[in-house]
Amino acid sequence: MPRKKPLIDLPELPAALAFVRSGKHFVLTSHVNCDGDGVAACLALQAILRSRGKSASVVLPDPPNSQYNFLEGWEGIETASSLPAAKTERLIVLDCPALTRIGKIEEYITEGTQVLVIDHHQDSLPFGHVNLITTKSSSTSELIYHLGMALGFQFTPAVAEQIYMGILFDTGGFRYALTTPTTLEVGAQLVRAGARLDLVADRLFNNQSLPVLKLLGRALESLQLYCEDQVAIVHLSHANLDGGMDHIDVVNYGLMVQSVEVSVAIKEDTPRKYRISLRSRQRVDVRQIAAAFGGGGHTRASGCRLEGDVNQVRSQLLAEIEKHL
Ligand SMILES: [Mn+2]
Repeated sequence: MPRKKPLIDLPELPAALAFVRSGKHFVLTSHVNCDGDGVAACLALQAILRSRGKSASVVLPDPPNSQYNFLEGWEGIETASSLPAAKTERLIVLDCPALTRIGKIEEYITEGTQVLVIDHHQDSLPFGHVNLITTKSSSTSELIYHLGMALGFQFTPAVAEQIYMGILFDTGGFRYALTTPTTLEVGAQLVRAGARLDLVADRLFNNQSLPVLKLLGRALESLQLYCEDQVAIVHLSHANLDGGMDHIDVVNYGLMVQSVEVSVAIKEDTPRKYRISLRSRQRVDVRQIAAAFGGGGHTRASGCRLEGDVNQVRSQLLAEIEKHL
């Protein structure tokens, strides 16, 4: 049978394929506070590697959100905190823009460790020996689809579902601008391979407890508009986050307000230490705003960290955002 033409042209792919083909034992990981794309990409790549007779373990810096527990392979995910650091000959870092973001997994790297990076962030650093980094892909999970195809992998319903969930997570259900025609084509192929699109969407987007939903209500009460109603800011206190609010992408709610161009969520991770999420509708490159505070991400979605008094943090952010409006 003639080989199908790939859906995407990735000049970086052959080196990544060689990396995967020549190794025998792999450890797969992602960034701290691993998100849906990272978890899904790790699990799908694990299945692909195992189908080729290789050993592959998924070891994350910290425990992932149990929201993804319907994915096959979930029970096998290990966390670095529960393991003695082991030497690894081949480490694959997925959906992670910098080596500084893999937390305890850094201890797995010794002089002999070969590292492959697979990522789609704009500001991703090529910190691997081999780097499959491209912004042409909606998500790292989409990249794993292309990698699997190039390896001749027969997509099972379970792996199709993993990848489909990762794509759905990063594209907000095929809605964000990083969704490309290829993303939609990949989505169609995954549904053909058996991904249950209704189930995945339901697990991903309708998966809150009543107390968390009520907390969201209270968090939204704190939402305020600035800069002639073009900026929305919501603040989640440490107590709110502890109650389970962390699993709701509260920042997206600000963009539901018609006039808002930039939406910000200030999340107090630990007292006086904040994780900032930034989203924009159309004009503003929030990656630049995040970068001003040492963070990064994508044009429409990015993040950074700040410390101190919440009012001060809010003013700092507003001063930077104003420059971009
Ligand atoms: Mn991603």
